Amino acid sequence: MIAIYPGSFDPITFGHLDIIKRGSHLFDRVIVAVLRNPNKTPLFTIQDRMQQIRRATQPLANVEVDSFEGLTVTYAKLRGASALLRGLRAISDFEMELQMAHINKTLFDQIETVFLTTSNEYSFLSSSVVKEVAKFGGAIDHLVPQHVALDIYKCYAKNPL
Ligand code: COD
Repeated sequence: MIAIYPGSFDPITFGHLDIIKRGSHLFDRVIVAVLRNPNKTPLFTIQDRMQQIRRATQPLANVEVDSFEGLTVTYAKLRGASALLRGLRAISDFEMELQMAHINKTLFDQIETVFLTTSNEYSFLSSSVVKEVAKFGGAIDHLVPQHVALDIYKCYAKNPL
């Protein structure tokens, strides 16, 4: 069974990685799919984000990294996936995730959204929090893989406040 784990991943955090690792034990294949969204200005390019995720997931043999544009379900259909993998941190995630799962189901009946609850130690963690902390000089080594932390520091060194 193939699962798509779609997201922005700007950048990938230990919270995302935890979901990917646990998902890789549940599904035959997990495709981490980075959304190419022309309406957003991310910190990292699609190529950078895919590279960061590839490096972080290297030990996981059944995990693939790709990017997509448009509807997630269209991409899922194209890849022959039968599940969308998502992570839940709090009630605030749940409202949005539930709506998305329902909409996706109306668009493609054969896809199930599978939610994994966050591990306790990552329940507060998001890409935005990591960027905010790094921007103001705080430590992020416990929040993202080392190569990602270096990329973030480099980015903010180039574009200081
Ligand atoms: N612990 C557990 N889970 C986590 C953590 C954490 N610390 N941090 C993030 N997650 C989970 C999020 O809850 C989410 O499930 C996933 O990881 C990815 O998170 P992000 O923030 O990188 O990505 P999102 O949520 O912004 O991605 C949104 C999509 C790109 C999936 C969505 O916008 C989408 O599908 N867009 C395409 C258009 C579409 O099909 N829309 C739906 C129909 S209208």
